[in-house]
Amino acid sequence: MKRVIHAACPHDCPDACGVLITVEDGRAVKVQGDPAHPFTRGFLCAKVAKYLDRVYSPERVLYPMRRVGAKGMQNSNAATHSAGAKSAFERITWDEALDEIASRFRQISREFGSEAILPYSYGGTLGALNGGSMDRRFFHRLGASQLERTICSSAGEEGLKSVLGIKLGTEPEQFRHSKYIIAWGANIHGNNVHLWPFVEEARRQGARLVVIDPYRTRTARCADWHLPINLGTDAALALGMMHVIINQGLYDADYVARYTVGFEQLRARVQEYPPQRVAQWTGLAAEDILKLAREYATTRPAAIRLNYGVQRSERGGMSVRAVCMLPCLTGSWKEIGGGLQLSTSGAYQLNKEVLQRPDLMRKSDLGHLARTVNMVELGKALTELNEPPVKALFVYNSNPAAVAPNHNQVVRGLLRPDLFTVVHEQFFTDTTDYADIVLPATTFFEHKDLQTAYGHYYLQVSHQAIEPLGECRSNVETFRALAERMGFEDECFRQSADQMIDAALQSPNPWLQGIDRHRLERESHVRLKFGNGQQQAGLRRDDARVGTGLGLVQASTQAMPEQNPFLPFAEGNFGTPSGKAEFYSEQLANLGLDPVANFVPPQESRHSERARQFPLELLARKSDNFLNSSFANLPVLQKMENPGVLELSAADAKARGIQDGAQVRVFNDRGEAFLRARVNGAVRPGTVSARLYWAKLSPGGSINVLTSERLTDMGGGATFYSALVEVEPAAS
Ligand SMILES: Nc1nc2c(c(=O)[nH]1)N[C@H]1C(S)=C(S)[C@@H](COP(=O)(O)OP(=O)(O)OC[C@H]3O[C@@H](n4cnc5c(=O)[nH]c(N)nc54)[C@H](O)[C@@H]3O)O[C@H]1N2
Ligand SMILES: Nc1nc2c(c(=O)[nH]1)N[C@H]1C(S)=C(S)[C@@H](COP(=O)(O)OP(=O)(O)OC[C@H]3O[C@@H](n4cnc5c(=O)[nH]c(N)nc54)[C@H](O)[C@@H]3O)O[C@H]1N2
Ligand code: SF4
Ligand SMILES: [Mo]
Repeated sequence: MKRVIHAACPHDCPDACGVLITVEDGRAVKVQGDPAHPFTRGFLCAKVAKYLDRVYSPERVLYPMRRVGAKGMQNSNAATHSAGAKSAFERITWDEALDEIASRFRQISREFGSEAILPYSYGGTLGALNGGSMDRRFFHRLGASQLERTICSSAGEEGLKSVLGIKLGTEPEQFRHSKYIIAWGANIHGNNVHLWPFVEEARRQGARLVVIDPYRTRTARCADWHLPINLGTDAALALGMMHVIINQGLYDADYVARYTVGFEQLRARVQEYPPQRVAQWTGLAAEDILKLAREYATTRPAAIRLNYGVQRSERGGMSVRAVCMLPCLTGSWKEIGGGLQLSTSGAYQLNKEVLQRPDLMRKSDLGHLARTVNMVELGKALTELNEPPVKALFVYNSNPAAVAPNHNQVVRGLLRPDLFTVVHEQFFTDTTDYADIVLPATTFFEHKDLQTAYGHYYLQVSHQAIEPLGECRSNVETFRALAERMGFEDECFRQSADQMIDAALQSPNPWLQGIDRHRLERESHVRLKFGNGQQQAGLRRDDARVGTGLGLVQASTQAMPEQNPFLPFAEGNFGTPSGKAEFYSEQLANLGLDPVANFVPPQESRHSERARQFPLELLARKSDNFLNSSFANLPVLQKMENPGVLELSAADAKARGIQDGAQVRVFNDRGEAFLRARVNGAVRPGTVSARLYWAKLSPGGSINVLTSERLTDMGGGATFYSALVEVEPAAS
């Protein structure tokens, strides 16, 4: 029996691809992109194209396990484990695991209060159910500490909202109409590959692609113009561009007058940022800044694909804020193929109150809202936090022992013998090495979910394709079972996945009207209901072409959201307190931040005092063929990446007597890592770059030993891309 199941990729990626899984006799035998999906159009990235290797990997966690060895000791994989190899873990039953967790949670709550329990989750799956529903209900009812989920995007989100008020952006299909596209801290080719064909289509019709990125990404290599900006200086560049645009009268005075506030304050402020001054910070030539500003303001339509790279630095919120002002100044929101996209996620206003039930906190032992812990500061939380200290940690959808900053401090915390750690995982990751109990988790092939997106406007249902492997359980089923074991009797813990999807879609938001589970199941993907309520403006199935890679995907012949383009801010409608784009923000003023926008060099940058000791700016970046730490353990993808490398400029290498290919020690006062030098022109002098990888697969150590727990200016975000280091030759 052969069946083709529609699913949606739930990995933490803007594209949220439509996926078709072929199942034969209960086994998935083929995975491909859904050609009918109007944005992702039938192809998958290299990672998910190999998903059968991930689902059926011999390294999967298939059974609940209990630690018998020392903390930090690795598990030999499931396959060797069953063959009787020595392991840090022994297999137990679900009943034993649930009993132990429930009794430890009860005891810790009694002794220290329920806030001594900390959930830790992030982007393992972005499915609406398995990303945040039963788990939240459970921890709310328990009265556990609340986790501030800040590790990825919160600075950018706050920066964007300070101008636009709501996380909406240019519809990705409209990029085909742009004449000028700026990829600003956006590695489209690596991290958002389904936008690329639309960029290419625009270029065939004469559009220019400009990339603003300190690293020579694949996207930058394909571009018409690459501006290798210094890390963390984007606010200066945007203010410099606005200096030119305002002083040369290139802004849209009518749009500014109707739909913005604070223009006079902005005009005054940009006088402090003439291109010559901006050039010194950004490392870009003054004439290039001038040219960029003029081209951007005068080529119509111009679209900015801003991504989250910009906001992983200390002043990331202000940087995103300044960039987001640009289309408000030029009025480019009015044009199809104009505007800016950082995220589209604000359009999916699912009913979170019923999905997550924050009200349950009041029913907990605590009786009030629990304290919050910022996930970026996990190391600190585990080693310094008191009243109460963290005595239990429940990790799911995340691999903090690989991805969290200041790795050494995180590990010191995870090694605490008195910390009870549970990890719900698909694989024996860096984090399971510190678990007392490991629980086996399903992949998206093995459970049902509702899928939103942050890079397009199509809602999808992801069907379960196969039975769970081994004794794996989804996050929903795991927390349902735990709630039962804890004796939580609330009705919401008994809801089925379908009931939860129905509840999530019960939202007053107009964009969700007319979209219910049955329709999603019938149509696989549904465009949100924008504007005057036209029907889903998707490709017809027969208009799409299936491809196996970029080159084979044909541009669609059919007009797309064309009949009903979504132009969120064409006539204002901003989500800010004033209802206008805010060049001046009262809310920022109240927070003690600059209410207009300004540039201050990060404390860890070449312009800071600390640079005397550690003079190089480290870009501790992601890999094109992994997804943060996910996929990094799969041999088929490891072959396509080259972790363990430090890229540096010829000048910096020469100054330190480092040859291409030599072993180097990269260090600061937080830690050290040993990597192989690569002198390849990827970065300019003063910047070095290395890639995120599993700690235990890195013989030279995790690069997150070098990154810091310092928080961003807005949103309490992570500053992975503001870290100073020094490099020296090392013995091999
Ligand atoms: N293949 C792949 N895809 C992914 C991921 C992955 O790990 N691999 N991760 C997923 C996740 S979690 C996310 S959040 C998204 C992120 O998607 P992006 O935001 O695109 O991700 P980053 O790689 O962090 O940053 C993008 C680019 O910004 C550049 N950059 C860094 N600092 C600065 C700066 O100060 N200024 C400027 N102008 N540019 C800067 C980096 O060099 C990088 O090329 O991608 C998702 N997709
Ligand atoms: N140095 C450096 N560090 C970074 C970044 C960087 O650019 N540089 N990027 C940061 C960013 S943007 C992000 S978003 C974070 C990402 O950090 P995380 O959200 O921790 O992302 P992943 O590394 O992908 O780990 C997700 C884990 O969840 C598991 N998982 C997947 N699906 C499920 C499920 O259904 N149930 C359960 N229980 N588990 C599941 C996967 O197997 C995987 O081990 O990393 C951050 N860390
Ligand atoms: S990781 Fe991103 S590009 Fe790859 S299949 Fe998933 S959604 Fe698509
Ligand atoms: Mo992220």
